[in-house]
Amino acid sequence: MTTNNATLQSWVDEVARLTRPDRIHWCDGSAEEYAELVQAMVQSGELLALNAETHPNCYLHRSHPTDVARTEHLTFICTEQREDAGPNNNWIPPAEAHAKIDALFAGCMQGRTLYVVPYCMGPIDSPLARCGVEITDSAYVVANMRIMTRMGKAALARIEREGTFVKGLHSTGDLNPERRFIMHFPEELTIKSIGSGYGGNALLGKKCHALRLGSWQARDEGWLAEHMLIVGIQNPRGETHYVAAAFPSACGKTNLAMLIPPASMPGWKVWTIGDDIAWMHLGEDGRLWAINPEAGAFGVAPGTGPKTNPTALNMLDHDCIFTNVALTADDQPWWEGKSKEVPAFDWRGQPYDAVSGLPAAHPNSRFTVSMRQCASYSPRAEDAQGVPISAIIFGGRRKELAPLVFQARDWRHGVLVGASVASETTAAATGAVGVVRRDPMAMQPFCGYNFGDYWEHWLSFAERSDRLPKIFHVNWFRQDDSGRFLWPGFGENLRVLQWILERCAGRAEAVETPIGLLPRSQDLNTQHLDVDVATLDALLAVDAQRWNAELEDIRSYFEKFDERLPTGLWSEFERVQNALEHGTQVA
Ligand code: SAT
Ligand code: MN
Repeated sequence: MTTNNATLQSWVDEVARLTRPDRIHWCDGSAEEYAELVQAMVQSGELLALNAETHPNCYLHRSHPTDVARTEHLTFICTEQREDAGPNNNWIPPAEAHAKIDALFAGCMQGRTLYVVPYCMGPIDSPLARCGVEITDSAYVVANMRIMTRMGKAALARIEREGTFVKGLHSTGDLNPERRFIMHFPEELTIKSIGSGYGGNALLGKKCHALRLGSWQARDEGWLAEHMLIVGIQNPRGETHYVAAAFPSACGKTNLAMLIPPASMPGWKVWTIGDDIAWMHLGEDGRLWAINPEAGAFGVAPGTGPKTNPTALNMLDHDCIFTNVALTADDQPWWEGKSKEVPAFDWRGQPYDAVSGLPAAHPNSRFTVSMRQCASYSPRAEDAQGVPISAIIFGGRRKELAPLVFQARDWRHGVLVGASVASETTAAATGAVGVVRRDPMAMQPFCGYNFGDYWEHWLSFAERSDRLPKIFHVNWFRQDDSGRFLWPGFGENLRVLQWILERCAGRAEAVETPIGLLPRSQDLNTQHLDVDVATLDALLAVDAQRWNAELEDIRSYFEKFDERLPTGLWSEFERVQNALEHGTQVA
């Protein structure tokens, strides 16, 4: 396989001259190709075949111990003007960035195979989908890209028809974090990543293309590329409504996307469309329509268990790649929260010492699996037009302050709510865990341009449609003073989704507070719910004093964006602050 697209062919030639691979392989995406790649990796030790009886076609990959998560401090947005990248991104001028990273790419594929990986983000026939080509020297990356995207022949055919594609160059390099960079050139629709073989650093279709470059393309073309799951929620009357929800990495998006209703909510059903990324366009009808650009899940393994996410657990017993999980004595994958079993080997492959107190699986260990293996995968997930979104939900991981749920009074307020999201950091990125940081729209690590311009783009939708989704904020992670979670979470979160959908339909009650519209405890479906009234009241309380302090923090965060912060957002901020200060219910 080669191509009749001259731009693609000359780029591959140019990269080969720079990186000097031994071989070039154009990926066709076939099952045979996948099987051969996997076989070669098993032989080289890059993959370990798992127990063929319990886990047919499942493999374990152990990454380098210093390469286990996204490295945000080594991730750059390289625009001509620094202000276009914004204070939310690391920045180097493009010429300097190219020079720096090309020096690392020089000769880096000697002795290796250069794989050309054409892929499509979104259903192959969808007008909302966009294509890319990743060049990589990692067979592990190729295998993951085949699960995560529509990869191979059909994608190449679409690229040859359309002519445009995102260029992504990747090499694992020498895996030394000193020589690791993930650089984005949105003005050239180009990504260059070296020195990491892990997740979002290396599977370039995901965060690099679908979010960082995607958000840039989306602004230019008038749509939204967001870090959101998409689900269809079917009520007992048989109606299904679609919801998109943004949470930071490792805050339960995969669990929410595959939620199983509690026994006390018969007749409800949740349909999975996507668990991580949503691309949303305004339809001719004025509604926002979403597709999942991905074809698989790259989910966090720890905490995935029979109670928290049985749907995911059931997807993981065949045709799956595990990364950095632990291993049982009979070669089954294992992680904390999966079962009571004691693993034999930790994620590094060392005999597991249970008394060490250390986790056996890496906290950011992952599974890569096709969405088609998901029992709740929606029949609408492959629709070229996507699904219409009724509600957008923002959320974070907050021990304190943020109530279980509230609704923004309108789109503009909703943009403020999204822009103000803060969350405790998780193991999905290197660095301290559990520190509260601002993570607007859960896009802090993923917005490919200045957040000020991004919020302006969000605000502009209000001028384009009066049928936009309603916007909400949720927090499943409130704790009491002793560190106990106040809300049971998981399947019970459907009760909150029920209120949200009933608000969208104009059927549920709410009280106005300065921060937005809240349910009273009696407005939530609490039938057979094991939470007492005092706890519910705590979950739904608005502490004006603490919110004042929060707003001061938001103000100093917003000030970083200087004149790029939209005036519409400032005036909305001031409206909320006034309402809080004067203790008024509504401004
Ligand atoms: O490693 S990824 O960036 O793909 C996963 C995540 O952090 O959400
Ligand atoms: Mn994510």
